[in-house]
Amino acid sequence: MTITSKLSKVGFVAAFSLLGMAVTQANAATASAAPALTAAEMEAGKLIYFERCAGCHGVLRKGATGKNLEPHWEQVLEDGTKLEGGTLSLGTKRLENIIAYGTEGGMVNYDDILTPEEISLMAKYIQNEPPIPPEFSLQDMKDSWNLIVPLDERPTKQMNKVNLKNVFAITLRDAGKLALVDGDTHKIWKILESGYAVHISRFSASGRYVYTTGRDGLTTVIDLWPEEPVTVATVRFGSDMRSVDVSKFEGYEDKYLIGGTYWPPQFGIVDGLTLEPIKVVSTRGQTVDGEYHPEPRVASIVANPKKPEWVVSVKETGQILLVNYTDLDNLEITSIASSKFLHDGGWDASKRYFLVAANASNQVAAVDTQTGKLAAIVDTAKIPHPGRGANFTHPEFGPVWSTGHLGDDVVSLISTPSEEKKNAKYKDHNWKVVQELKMPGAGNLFVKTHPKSTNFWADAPMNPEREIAESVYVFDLNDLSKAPRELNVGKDSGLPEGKAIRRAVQPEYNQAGDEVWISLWGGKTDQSAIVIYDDKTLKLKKVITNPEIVTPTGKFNLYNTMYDVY
Ligand code: DHE
Repeated sequence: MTITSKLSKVGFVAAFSLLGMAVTQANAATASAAPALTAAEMEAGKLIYFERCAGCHGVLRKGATGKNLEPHWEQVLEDGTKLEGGTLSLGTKRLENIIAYGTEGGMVNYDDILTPEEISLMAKYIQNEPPIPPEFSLQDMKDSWNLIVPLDERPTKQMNKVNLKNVFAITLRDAGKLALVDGDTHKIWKILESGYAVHISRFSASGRYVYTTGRDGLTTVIDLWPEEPVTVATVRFGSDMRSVDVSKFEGYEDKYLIGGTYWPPQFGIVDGLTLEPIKVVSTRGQTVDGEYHPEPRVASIVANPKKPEWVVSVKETGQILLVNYTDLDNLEITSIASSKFLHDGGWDASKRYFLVAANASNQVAAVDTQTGKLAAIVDTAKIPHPGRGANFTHPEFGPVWSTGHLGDDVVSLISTPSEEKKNAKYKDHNWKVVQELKMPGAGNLFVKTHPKSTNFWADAPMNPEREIAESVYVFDLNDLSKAPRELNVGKDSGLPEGKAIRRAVQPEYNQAGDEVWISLWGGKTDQSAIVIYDDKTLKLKKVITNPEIVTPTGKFNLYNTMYDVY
């Protein structure tokens, strides 16, 4: 059902009077019914909200993956029916319970993360009007830019003997650091400071530089050519950020970097070697339903290897932008209307089509980058979450791209078109879910396979059951009717069982495609590990653990990330 949403009157007025101004203080609680908070409580609530809630609910609390959390909202359905609700109507007690214990709708419990006092504070905080953070201009980006090692002071050849193509960049989330691990020797090469709650890494098209981005908008570029990796520049794209990618097209290798922010809703383009800011483009505008949205956040960004363009998914509007970077002064952007709440996605096997989850719409949108047009919108099971997805040739249906689901116990296989003659017979299946692989429960975040492998790996870190969340599931591509094999990463790590669940997250292949690396993501004070399996035998090969391995999550193999091997 299509729902058109209306901004609550209070939110509307607040948004329009304040957007564009550098307002740092909390708004006054305009709704008199909202529980009063002191300025210190408001500040504490703001910080917790940014750290724990904004990713799913949005800074302005209009909802995306998570529900709308405005004090009062109204929605008008297609048939004219008016719905209203809001945190004020739920009240403090009910909100405390939701925050502490979660909901069946997918909200996770916070009783093991926040104290009872913090839960109570948040229940009150979200009944007050959301404070609007300051904007972030090109000049702000320029002011934040720090060129640590200028170009003429960088080495002119690789000064170390590390096989760079098999290096893994590993997010140490809560430490705000990035571990670079030698994939050949399994040794930690270097651990470097990064942004707050560091999120993802990408590599320059030449394979020399690593770009990593923190949730606070701080992006760093690390040079892999010196004897030891060195951070050579940093820049801030905004105050809340999730994605970056490089310019990959021939002639543009290492030239530009694009960064997409959640707040302010925009993307910036910087020099790929120095991070000097060049341009900022706002993503505020109309949703695919024709409503103005003040906070359309930039979700996934991928670089097209076949064209000088980035594919930028704008979450709340459902617009997929093809940003051509050949002329930044006269920037050409093709805006493709798809489905709302775009999140993560990746290429099909041919790298002509980009598929992205519209997660809260339970759909996957596909763009044909050859024609610059929408290819399809595919209905799927609940809350698709592909990471970049995984491609393989299905014995019965030909080329498929796959996604797991946060909200359902299946992996969906979607048939993708192919220009190869031998695949013509699969045409009728294209853009349909041709099979759902059964998982032991919901809560999947990432799936992975490799062209040289006959295995398909899926995790389930958000499942509430310890055994499922601490395990990964391996399907045999030669016989997809078989149940997946469970590998209990928690047990295999040899680490003592922690009080909190240690989540087994994000399978990632090495360059050769014969090892799979899994993060065992414990609490900030627990010992975590990277657990490596032999892909053929599924036997444990190595556990990398060390007090510096704090909350490891995403792992990015240089070769596979650079060439989009998944
Ligand atoms: Fe991510 C990718 C957003 C929470 C690990 N995550 C992405 C992308 C987006 C996104 C938009 C796609 C980037 C791209 O390809 O350009 N992530 C968000 C959120 O909004 C969310 C739900 C909440 C938040 O507040 O940030 C969120 N993400 C998480 C985590 O809690 C994870 C599991 C652990 C962590 O390190 O934070 C996590 N996200 C990842 C990883 C990828 C990712 C590992 C890259 C997957 C890949 O294979 O490319």
